[in-house]
Amino acid sequence: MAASMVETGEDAFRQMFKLYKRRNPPPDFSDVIDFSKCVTNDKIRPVKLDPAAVSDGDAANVGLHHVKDWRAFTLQGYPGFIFITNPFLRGSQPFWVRQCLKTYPQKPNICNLDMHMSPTDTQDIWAKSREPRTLLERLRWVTLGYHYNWNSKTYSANHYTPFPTELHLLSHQIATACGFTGFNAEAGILNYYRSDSSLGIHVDESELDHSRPLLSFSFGQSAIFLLGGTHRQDSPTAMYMHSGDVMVMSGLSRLFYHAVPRIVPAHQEVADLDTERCSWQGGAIVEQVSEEDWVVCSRYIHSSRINMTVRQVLGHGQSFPGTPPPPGHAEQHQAEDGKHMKRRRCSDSPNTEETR
Ligand SMILES: O=C(O)CCC(=O)C(=O)O
Ligand SMILES: [Mn+2]
Repeated sequence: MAASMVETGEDAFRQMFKLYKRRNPPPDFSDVIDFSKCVTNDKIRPVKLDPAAVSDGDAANVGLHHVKDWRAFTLQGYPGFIFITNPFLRGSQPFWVRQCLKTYPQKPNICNLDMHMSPTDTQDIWAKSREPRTLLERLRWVTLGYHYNWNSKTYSANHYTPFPTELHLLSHQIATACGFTGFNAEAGILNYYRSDSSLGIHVDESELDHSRPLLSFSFGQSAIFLLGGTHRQDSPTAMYMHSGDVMVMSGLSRLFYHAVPRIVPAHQEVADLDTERCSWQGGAIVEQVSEEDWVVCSRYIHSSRINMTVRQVLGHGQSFPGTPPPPGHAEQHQAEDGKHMKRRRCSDSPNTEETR
């Protein structure tokens, strides 16, 4: 056992998690990597994406800059980890924020409030969100597509509702630019963080095909994200995630421990979204958000953070154990052994470490 663990009874990841979560005294943030500052060194390496993989029109359709203008990085020692600093066109983030707050929490999608409220009460969280202290403030998670079961920590064939088309497209373009052709967005977990929320240490391994990347999109307030290794004793690297940033976890990093110990105030970028929205002309998919809707969204993201993670659950031609393979697919991969890491419990409490 490592010396530090003998002393404290805690693994290296947990020590770091507690350090960055600490309020009093606040931690020293000087070691937290800020990719938006664009320094490359021995640890932070630029990643060359294929600008021809996604046409400029396809990128713009989902509100993204041309791929040649994206700035992407990886970290030494984290194979398959890609960090793209805000690839969104000026004015397009408000659309995605509105989807997360107004559209995705609606039925048939599932949210934490459904756990102990009737469907009529959670039917339109948005309509009841004009006043402060509303249901929107109690929203902690939403699931899309194959709905993650927090108790069994599995996805299943019979717990599925259609995955949002526009989010599928956005994910597809990001994955394609990163070299993952044919990415099929099948499940989404959206996390809603208040300024004092955190997300506990975990690995996302419930998906049946780990060769497919996991995508993560952040909006609103910033966060400190910790990325460790395959063991809790591997000391994690801390980095900021700002509004618009996109993370791709693939390869070995796909199964690395990670966590969000702290939400940190955003700088000017969130305030800028208010003016950016007005300049957005709207497009094939990303439409301009109305003034009325933006009042609610803007108030929300001035104090909160939203993160969308998008996952492909099944490999090509794969099916859930005990269900027939999809028609037309001869080969079927064997599902993995079904062991799962500790994740959040089915709860509507804030995303504390204990709930993961
Ligand atoms: O909020 C984040 O940045 C991380 C979310 C996450 O790890 C998850 O939902 O599995
Ligand atoms: Mn995760």
